[in-house]
Amino acid sequence: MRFRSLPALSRRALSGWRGLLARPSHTGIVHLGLGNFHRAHQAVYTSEALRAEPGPWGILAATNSSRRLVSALAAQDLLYSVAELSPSGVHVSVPSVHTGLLIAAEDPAALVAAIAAPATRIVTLTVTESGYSYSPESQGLALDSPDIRYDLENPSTPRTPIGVIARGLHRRMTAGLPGLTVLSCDNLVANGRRTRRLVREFVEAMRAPELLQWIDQHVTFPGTMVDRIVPATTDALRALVSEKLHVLDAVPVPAEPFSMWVLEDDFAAGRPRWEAGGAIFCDQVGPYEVMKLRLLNGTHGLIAYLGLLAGQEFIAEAIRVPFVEEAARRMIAEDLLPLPEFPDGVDLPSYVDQLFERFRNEALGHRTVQVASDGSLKLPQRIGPAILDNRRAGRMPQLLALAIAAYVCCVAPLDGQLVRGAEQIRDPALPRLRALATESTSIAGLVTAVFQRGEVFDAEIGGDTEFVARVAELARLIRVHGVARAVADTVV
Ligand code: CS2
Repeated sequence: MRFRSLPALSRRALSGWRGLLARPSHTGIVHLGLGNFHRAHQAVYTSEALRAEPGPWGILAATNSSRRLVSALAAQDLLYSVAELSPSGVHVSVPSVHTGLLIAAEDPAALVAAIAAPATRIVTLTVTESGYSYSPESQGLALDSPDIRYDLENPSTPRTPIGVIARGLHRRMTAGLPGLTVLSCDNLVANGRRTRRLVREFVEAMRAPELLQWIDQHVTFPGTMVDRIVPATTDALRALVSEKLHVLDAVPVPAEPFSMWVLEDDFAAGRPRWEAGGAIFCDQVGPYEVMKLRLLNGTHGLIAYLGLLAGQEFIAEAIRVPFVEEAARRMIAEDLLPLPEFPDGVDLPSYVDQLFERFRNEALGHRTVQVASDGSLKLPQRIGPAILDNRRAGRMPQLLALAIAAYVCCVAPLDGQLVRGAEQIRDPALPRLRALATESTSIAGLVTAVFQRGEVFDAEIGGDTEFVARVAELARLIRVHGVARAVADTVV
């Protein structure tokens, strides 16, 4: 409690640092999604870029609805700290790149206006898998979802990121302003192309062919691969940061030391010198994205679900359970490698070694439940394509099947008895999956119903009866004999 006597974080409280704090001259970037990931990734690169080369790249960031976060940042001159946590210590920095904040749900018109402001050159997004209004059935925009329908009917108060972007671009075109860049920084397959497609489908549904043409000519959607493990903020972190900085920060962000950002260099109206912070620009981001989504995120999911079933609260603890580590290593070696394409200049064995070192970072406090959340949206991105690659090559990907079995056992156990920690998992599919669990009389029946109804995976995977049967059998083993036995059964 002695921290309470410290001054709050502000430019003034850090006056000794002033030379080091970036000072963007104007707002050039409008960002959707003010979560921890944005604040420990893009904001840090932008801060480095501005230190290397001043420019109009201040960020006006919108949270969907977190008034608490906006008030806390506003009380701190929009500053916050990023604490890099590793077993060898803590390193605290203060990126200072935000020039304004908005609450999208409360003031959507202001957000649309910000995108349509003459000085805006880039719109960035970290809205997670669930923010894109993507429909796995149509593999395009969820035109039937209530929010997209609302956005089509209410031009001035859009609720979805795709609706906000489309309305903002419309205003820019009508005002005769130049185009800009829309940059997705989320873990989606082909995130740039996908965002472009979703925005175009929204505009088609608006029946605005001139806007469609304008977007094709003036707006770019580069692909990106983003990577940094960023847990949620805790009180322990607040105390640690306050001790280090001698000021109180109500909203610090924890992060691992590792950070990577690979982008296609296709910007319609300029960009910050993000390479000054270590960003890599290249023509084809696809191979990096596949490597990261499959090897890091895919394996992360397996570790989280097996870890929860084995009673582990943290990823670093889960990976220390011998059968979890074995499953993760075998998933990479047997089911995920070889990748369809390798990124130039990446040494895969070292990348994989480094991955395990990152997962083992116990200073980070990364919770299994955080990675386990939203599995119905994450798994199709992270392991869906690898399942198809394996099946097309005539293989049964045992560990990918196990990941899905473990997911179902975690989120919708047949008897309704959730393992400790699993009650904190958030996932939009939970009500449907739990209703199916109540109706099912066997775990195999439940797994089959999940696939048949296309709850998580599309028809190509759901229609693969041999694969579905294998997932069902592994889920049965987890239920009857426990998760260690199910892992042992994947050795063929
Ligand atoms: C994690 C990711 O929560 C999750 O699902 O797999 O957030 C992961 O930590 C990042 O993608 C790492 O770049």
